[in-house]
Amino acid sequence: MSQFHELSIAVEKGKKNESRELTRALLDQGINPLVIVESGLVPGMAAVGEKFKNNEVFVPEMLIAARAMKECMILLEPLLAEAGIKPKYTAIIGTVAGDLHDIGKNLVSMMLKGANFGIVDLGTNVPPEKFVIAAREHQAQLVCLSALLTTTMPAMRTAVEVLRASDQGHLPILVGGAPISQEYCDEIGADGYSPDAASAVQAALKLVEK
Ligand code: B1M
Repeated sequence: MSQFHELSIAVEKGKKNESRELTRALLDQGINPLVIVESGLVPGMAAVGEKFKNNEVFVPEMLIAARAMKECMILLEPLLAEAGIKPKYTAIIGTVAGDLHDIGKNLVSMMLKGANFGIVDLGTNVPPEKFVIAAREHQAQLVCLSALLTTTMPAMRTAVEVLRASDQGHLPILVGGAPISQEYCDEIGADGYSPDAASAVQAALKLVEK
């Protein structure tokens, strides 16, 4: 088994110490940190995401895999920054105004990070203008909106309207959350919908690579 494959498996299984040591060993061999991200960490997160989608693993397994990846990124991030290597895409993410649920949003965030997106997380209860300001400031390629309450679905619609009316109107918008559907996405004029954190990665890539 290659060391990259070993690292992918360690991340998938959420073995944070093993993941960190394998990352360190690859760095000691002079392997480019970006190659470690792309050939070790990303496939590990993709594998756990696929299993989550198929109900083979659940939220806790996703969280421990993300924690293992985070442990590796502590070693890799300073080296990537030093080399001027930035994630290919930047996404702004937040839970819409009035809504305090963030567990699903955080999972989406972790999966996108695992796919090498740079994430600007605005947290919960985010007013629409804040998405616009962050998208402008970070020159984002994608805005991700999460809502968990039927009562905050209108806030998602407002966020889409405010973004569309702003100078960031061209930006793709991905939406999700338990009460959200493809129909609602179409109705409010968002660009993509994803039912879970794993498929959010494919949906996000589809939107930014359009
Ligand atoms: Co709240 N809550 N809650 N709650 N809460 C729900 C959502 C609810 C269904 C419970 C119920 O009544 N059965 C209900 C909503 C009913 C409705 O609107 N139809 C509800 C309610 C009513 C409320 C309050 C109003 C309760 C009250 O105070 N009377 C209140 C509202 C507060 C507010 O937001 N203003 C409230 C508060 C809370 C807590 C603070 C206690 C806590 C949140 C803690 C936190 O998030 N930090 C909480 C919790 C934990 C829940 C439940 C139990 C779990 C939600 C969760 O985290 N699920 C929930 C009931 C349930 O779902 N069983 C409930 C796990 C998470 C991984 O799933 O968030 O769906 P989910 O995310 C998924 C997908 O939806 C998707 O991917 C994720 C992973 O696969 N996804 C996206 C999410 N965002 C996405 C974005 C994307 C793509 C995919 O692209 C951008």
